[in-house]
Amino acid sequence: MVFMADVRRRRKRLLAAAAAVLPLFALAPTTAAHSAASQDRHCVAHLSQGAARSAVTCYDTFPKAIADATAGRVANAPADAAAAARDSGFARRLNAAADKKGNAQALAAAETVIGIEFEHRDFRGTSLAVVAPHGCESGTVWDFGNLGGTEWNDRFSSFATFSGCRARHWEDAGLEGALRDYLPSTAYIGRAMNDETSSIQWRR
Ligand SMILES: [Ca+2]
Repeated sequence: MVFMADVRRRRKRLLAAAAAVLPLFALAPTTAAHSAASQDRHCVAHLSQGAARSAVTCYDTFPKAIADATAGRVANAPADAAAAARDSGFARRLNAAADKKGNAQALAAAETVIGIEFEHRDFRGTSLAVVAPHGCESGTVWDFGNLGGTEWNDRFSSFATFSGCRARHWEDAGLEGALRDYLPSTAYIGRAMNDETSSIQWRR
């Protein structure tokens, strides 16, 4: 019996010590998680002519997504996607990367970021960079005709455009329903179309 009492006392002391220390340890990981990189993902969709859907690859940082989207030609995009979307220098680099065709890497390189869609207003949250075989300057019109059934449906709140493109957002798949007409980079798509987009078209 004496032995059991000793154990209980010792446990009490240990618990008291733990209670005194734990709050400090409990705070540290929580703070670290909040200050570390966000949970936002940055994804890339490669459109091909006439494709209604497209394979999407996702990364944990914006620079990794842009490196994929530009076949490595822009490997050091700003870490902050929101800052990048407002940065005319970044847009110039994306557009310049698109112009580098006809070199040894022509096949892999002949792709262009035409737009980046964002989950939240002001170019924040998870993003989807859309890549096409070339930009809109030549008059080509690109469609992402059906976001239905994907995680991207009814999700976007802002968007950036590149390579001479403007984007039109539709409420329904198949370029139908209510729409927000062709616009260049836009920090908020507006209440009527917020979290409603189910198909997108890019053109000059
Ligand atoms: Ca919709």
